Amino acid sequence: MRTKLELIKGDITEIETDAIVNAANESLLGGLGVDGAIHEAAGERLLQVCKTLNGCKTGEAKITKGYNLPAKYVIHTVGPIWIGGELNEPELLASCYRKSLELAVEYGIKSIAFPSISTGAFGYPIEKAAPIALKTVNCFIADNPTELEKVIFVLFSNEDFELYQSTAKGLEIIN
Ligand code: AR6
Repeated sequence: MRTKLELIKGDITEIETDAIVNAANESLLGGLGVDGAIHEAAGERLLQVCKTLNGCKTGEAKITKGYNLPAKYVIHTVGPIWIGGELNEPELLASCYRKSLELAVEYGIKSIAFPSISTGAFGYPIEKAAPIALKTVNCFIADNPTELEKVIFVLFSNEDFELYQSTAKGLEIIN
């Protein structure tokens, strides 16, 4: 069966997928936003393990367990800081989604939830980031139709949820 793509409004720390994706920074040592919420919900053991990972480059992804989270795994990826769009930000953002999905497949993960990477503290304009996020995930699903059962985008605000929904409809990714 082809992978399902869903968009929901919610808090990613409460999602019961095999993996959730963290929008981290290169240190992997926690921060604010979704990163702070994930560390808070996962507990101290997540930070202890993250300290052993030697950080993560922008556009790359690393995996840990989910500890106290309902999700079994956390895939930590580092989105680009928006500088103006001329410094490879679109390619790096697409790479975050692709590398996270590749890691998920490698670990036999069947369901995965993404936040809107880079569109908070890292300042990526969400109307530019949403089509990249949606197209990259949709392409991966088309190329690997049986690897994953479900990919969910978890948007934190009504506004972000509506923007992702209208973008996905415009791209004919959802009905
Ligand atoms: N569930 C889902 N989405 C959330 C949640 C949540 N619990 N909390 C926030 N968001 P950001 P970035 C949304 O700033 O832009 C951190 O300090 C939020 O509304 O979390 O990639 C890291 O350590 C926004 O739409 O991540 C890095 O230093 C989206 O998640 C830096 O921020 C991303 O916002 C990364 O910045």
